Amino acid sequence: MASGPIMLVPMCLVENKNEQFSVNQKALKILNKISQPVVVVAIVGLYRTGKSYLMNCLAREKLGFPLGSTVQSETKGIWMWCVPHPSKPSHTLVLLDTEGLGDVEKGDPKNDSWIFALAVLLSSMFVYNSMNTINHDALEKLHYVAELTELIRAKSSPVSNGVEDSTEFVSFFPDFIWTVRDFTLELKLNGRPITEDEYLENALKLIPGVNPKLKNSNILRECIRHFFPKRKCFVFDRPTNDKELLAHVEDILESQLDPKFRKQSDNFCSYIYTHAKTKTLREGVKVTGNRLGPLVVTYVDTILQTDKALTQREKALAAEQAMKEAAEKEQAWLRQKYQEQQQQIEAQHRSIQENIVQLREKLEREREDVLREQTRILEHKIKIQEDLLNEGFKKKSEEMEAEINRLRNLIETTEKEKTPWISRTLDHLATEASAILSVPAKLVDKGLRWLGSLFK
Ligand SMILES: Nc1nc2c(ncn2[C@@H]2O[C@H](COP(=O)(O)OP(=O)(O)OP(=O)(O)O)[C@@H](O)[C@H]2O)c(=O)[nH]1
Ligand SMILES: [Mg+2]
Repeated sequence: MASGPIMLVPMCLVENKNEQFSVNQKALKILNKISQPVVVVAIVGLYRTGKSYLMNCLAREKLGFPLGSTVQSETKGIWMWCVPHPSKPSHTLVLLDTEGLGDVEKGDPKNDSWIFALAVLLSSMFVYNSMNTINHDALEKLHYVAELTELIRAKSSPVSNGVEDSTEFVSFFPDFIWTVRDFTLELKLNGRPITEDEYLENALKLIPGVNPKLKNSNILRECIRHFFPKRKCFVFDRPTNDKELLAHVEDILESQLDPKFRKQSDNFCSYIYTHAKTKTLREGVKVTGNRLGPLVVTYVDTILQTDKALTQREKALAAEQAMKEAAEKEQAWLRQKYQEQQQQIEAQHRSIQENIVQLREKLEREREDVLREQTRILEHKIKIQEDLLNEGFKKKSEEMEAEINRLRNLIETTEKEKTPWISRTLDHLATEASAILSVPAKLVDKGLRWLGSLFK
């Protein structure tokens, strides 16, 4: 049976343009010609962490998957390189290099999740690559797998050509390797040397405690252990400590690499050559190159449908949220307007009260002036009456008595009427003021102007 063409260079298998996935037909044609069973190794991890370089090591080539030396991510989508398996005759080693996760230039984080899910679904050996240590952050990044593969499983429909029943694929999860790059710590736990695998297992141990954050991170640890029962860990030193050389590590001689790194990458590669299994499906159906192609198409189609459904749901939720926010804003605006109006009314109320006080004082002063004037006239008249009497004009003096009595009555009336007259006026004002306060602020202003006219 023909084994299929040997690829001299890698090729893009799943394109990710404008955050839209599509399968490259040329790559499918290549897969279609491969009748050998395939061992599929996929690498996933944060961008710019040496993934492509490690995949080239696995292909035993210096140049292959392109590396970049800048801060910008290099690999886009999922790239494939089919090479003869170095230790399994009649098998093809399919290396899948993926776009780095967490690229700040990317718009939709869902896109990362799909890449992650595709790599899990297509591979028989899944390599998760991270830098420096296995810490909480690195663990959290693995979280996608739990939700996303579940999601795809729920959405997938069986494919009719008998290639596989895709609803069952989760039970064929790949073996798992965690590669820790630029590892500078000592592999020791409580003073005792530990293996790399023990280091990983220790990081996945559940931590006792009840706080919600801890609970979540424990769920995540359980998920990883559940989905990847077969786990392995490899730590790597820096390939070289020379910064210049590191930036172009693909160009340097083997002898320029740190011997420890060389040993570590040799160990990693030989473990994969020996232990990575043939990709299998339900009931142990072995996947050949020409079966892998339709699998890729099925998974990408499923992802596209799910993504569309999610996007529509997100859009509907976003529209609902926007309406809710608009209603809330309107309510807040109305509340603020109401508050402003209340404050305005209160200020006007205060001003009316002050005006009433002023008016009361003014009226009081006027009444006192009138009284004073009347008293002055009365005294004057009494004086004249006395003078008339003294000068013997008795008759004239008696005639004045009536006038003096009328004046006395008038003064008495003015004094008596003090309370009713002022309080009547003020009562009237108070009634007008409260009527004004119960109408909108615009009218209040009008009312105030009327009140102001009383003082002119
Ligand atoms: N510090 C360090 N740098 C490395 C290592 N391996 C490769 N590099 C350098 O890191 C840069 C990125 O390497 P790549 O292999 O392209 O990294 P990548 O993870 O594939 O990057 P993306 O495809 O953008 O996600 C290059 O300049 C490499 O020379 C490593 O183990 N440690
Ligand atoms: Mg890369």
